[in-house]
Amino acid sequence: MSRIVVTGAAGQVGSEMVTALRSRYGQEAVLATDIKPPSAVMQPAFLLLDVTDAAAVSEIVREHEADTIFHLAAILSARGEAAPQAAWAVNMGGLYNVLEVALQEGCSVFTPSSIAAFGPSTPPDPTPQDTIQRPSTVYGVTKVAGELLCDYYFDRFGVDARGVRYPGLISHVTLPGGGTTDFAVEIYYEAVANGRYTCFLGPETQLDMMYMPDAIRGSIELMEAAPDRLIHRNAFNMTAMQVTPESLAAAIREHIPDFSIAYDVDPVRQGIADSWPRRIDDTAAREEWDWQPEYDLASMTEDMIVQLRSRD
Ligand code: NAD
Ligand code: AKB
Repeated sequence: MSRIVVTGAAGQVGSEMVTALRSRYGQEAVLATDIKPPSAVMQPAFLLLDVTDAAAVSEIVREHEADTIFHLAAILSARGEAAPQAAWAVNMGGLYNVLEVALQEGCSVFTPSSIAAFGPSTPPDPTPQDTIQRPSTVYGVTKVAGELLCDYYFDRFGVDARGVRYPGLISHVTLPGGGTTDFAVEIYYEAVANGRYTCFLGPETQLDMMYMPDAIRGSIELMEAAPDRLIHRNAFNMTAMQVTPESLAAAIREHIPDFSIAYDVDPVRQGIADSWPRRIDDTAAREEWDWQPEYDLASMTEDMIVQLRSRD
């Protein structure tokens, strides 16, 4: 990895991935792209790019002389249910365009799947690495198809396409972009700003989560892992903790004792959350590329609150 193009760079993951990649590989080596205009931190190496435009994807990758593409552009679960056709067009069309240019230009590809690639018939606790995948959202359908397409491009053409199944990601740099796990970020922002939060999922809804620094470091470690150790290569289960709205609230009360949580359940997002695992088994990632999270619920909560307070 030495010259990198990042798609979806203005998003929750991309905004922190670009910073991490630039500090490791150099400012000019990492070209950030997104369909949205850049934030200041992306300059100078930022270009507008719609990943559904195959010619534009190809031109940008060629002109940057990239050897690696971090493909992060996507439409997430809740937004996808509001616009399923757009979710299919961006998530599948974008990935296809990226894999095709990777094949033509000899690039490696990192692209994340999600716990959304599982569905109601998947064993929920623990969810094995290799198991039933029949998701009930269009986002999940694109994630399963994307996992298979990455495997196909590797098996058939030798494209080095790697990826993980991220759980819900918690961060303080860029707000999440329309997912079901967004509550786990919003709760911290609201706790620091107002001391209370109204959650759109029920109190005991358990999901896998991870703090963004672990997600970024783990993703780069996977791309740097020795290829002969990778049995799966793509779609690794990856987790750091399991949380519920109640356990998040309890962790926040260690720092903000008066914090209160109320519930106003959104049936669409509750239905999506109920179809996802309660706990995924990430043994394959731990064995094949030494994945190990650094943050648990307590240490993540402490850092989130310090970081958000320091912005006020
Ligand atoms: P996000 O919604 O915050 O960011 C996605 C970015 O893609 C946005 O900046 C958006 O402008 C851009 N985008 C949308 N359509 C585009 C198009 N046609 N062309 C170019 N860019 C376009 O999402 P994120 O959280 O940063 O997710 C990044 C990746 O990680 C996605 O593949 C997502 O499925 C995956 N993931 C994220 C989470 C999470 O909790 N954030 C969990 C599991 C998987
Ligand atoms: C979402 O909730 O859609 C994402 C994800 C888990 O893929 N955060």
